Amino acid sequence: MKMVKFYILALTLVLSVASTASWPHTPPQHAKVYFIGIEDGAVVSSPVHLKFGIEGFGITPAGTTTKRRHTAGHHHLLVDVQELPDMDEPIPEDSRHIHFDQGETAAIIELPPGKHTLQLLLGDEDHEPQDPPLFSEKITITVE
Ligand SMILES: [Cu+2]
Repeated sequence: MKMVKFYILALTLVLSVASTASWPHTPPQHAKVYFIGIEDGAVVSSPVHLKFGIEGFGITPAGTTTKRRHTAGHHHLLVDVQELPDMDEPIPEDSRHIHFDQGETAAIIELPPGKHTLQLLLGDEDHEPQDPPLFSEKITITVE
């Protein structure tokens, strides 16, 4: 009987630790990424100057191996991407999924005239989204 009691106590302890601990790559609830200085519906000319904001989490280059990787990531710009990529896989790398591996927080991109959507998605040292993922509102801009 004593054994059983000990087991239950130990289990309770493990559960309480699990529920309060912050796991690696888990941004706090208030964390967010967003565009600075450009809003949904903006009319702009190409090249488009973009600034990427982040709050509640940090920026670190791709491939970071220190503890910093648990509390920071790097930006990805999704251009004309209809649906967010698989959150359990590395973010694709192509002309519509642009990685900012050096930890850049600004970009100048060429876009053809017309409507385009832009969205930010943060990724970890292996280019995978955090859990839960940090992504911005998707904005639509018109390039003149
Ligand atoms: Cu990346």
